[in-house]
Amino acid sequence: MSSQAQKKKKRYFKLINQIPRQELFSPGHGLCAGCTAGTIVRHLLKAAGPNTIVVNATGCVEVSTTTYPYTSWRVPWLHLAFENAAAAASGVETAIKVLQRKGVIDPNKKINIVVLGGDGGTYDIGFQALSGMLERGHNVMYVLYDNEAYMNTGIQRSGSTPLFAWTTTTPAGKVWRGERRPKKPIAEIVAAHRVPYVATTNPAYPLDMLNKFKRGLIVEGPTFVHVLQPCPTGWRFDPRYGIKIARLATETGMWVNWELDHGEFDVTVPVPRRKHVKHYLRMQGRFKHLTEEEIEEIQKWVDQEVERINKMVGRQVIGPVEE
Ligand SMILES: Cc1ncc(C[n+]2csc(CCOP(=O)(O)OP(=O)(O)O)c2C)c(N)n1
Repeated sequence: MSSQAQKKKKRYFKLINQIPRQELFSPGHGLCAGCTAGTIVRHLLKAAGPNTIVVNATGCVEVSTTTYPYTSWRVPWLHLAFENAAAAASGVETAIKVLQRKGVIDPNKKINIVVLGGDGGTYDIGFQALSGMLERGHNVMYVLYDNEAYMNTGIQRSGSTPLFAWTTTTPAGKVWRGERRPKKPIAEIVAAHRVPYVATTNPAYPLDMLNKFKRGLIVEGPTFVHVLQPCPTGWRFDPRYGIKIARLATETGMWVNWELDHGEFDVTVPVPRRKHVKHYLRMQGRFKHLTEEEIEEIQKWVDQEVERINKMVGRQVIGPVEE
């Protein structure tokens, strides 16, 4: 399929007013004020619709939406341990397949199976189950909401914590300067499993995010959507700035919204003029200890990543730093 034809096919929502109005994630949950995980899950369920089963690994979203005897979920929902969300979703998918084959469930009914996991539950603890699910080829969409630390238990670092970020286990002082390593490239590690669809997105671009959720559900086989999720509590910013920070992540090149659809790689939110990373970093208390040199080190790392991405696309989709 030509890339033009494919692009036409995968843009399911072109205007904000095409986003379904039905709310399947109900208000009144206990997520922190300004938590962008709520925005992500709300839109995820809008894209998925009512015929959806959510398998949720332990984490902020799980504990904040299911405080006994209440629930925010208007779709069937399972809570799983950290380690096995993807394994349990594989079982759900297989069971449905068998029930459809035996005629117990309408074989023509499309049932979406979605795993929702945080970065701790995906990069680190649940990775084995995720890799197995990808290898076996289950028809499941895995959504990773990435707040770059184990937030629910008090801001411990994960394999996703970015370079120099403060967390309670990567303190910032004279010796330690926050996290010592850059983020693990989880979406690329998933892509290395040769699954049909992998995407990265960000709640500051709702249409991009919804289109990727929809695409991930329509494509047959295991799919993976990695969503940046600014966290006011762990990243130390005023709750009103979550979406602004999410947008700055993309505008600075700290985060790139891309997709790999049946082998075709593209950046879906091009950034012709890039902002300096300081605009992103200076808005967050977790980076407030950084020196000018450390900020420049992060800038250099982002420049290299941007160059690599531009090479993969084959043209300059992300431009040079202009301010
Ligand atoms: C095997 C195991 N270790 C530790 C815990 C405790 N625990 C519950 S939630 C959580 C943090 C989850 O982090 P993440 O997956 O990044 O999601 P977030 O809380 O940030 O949404 C931890 C460590 C657990 N439930 N199971």
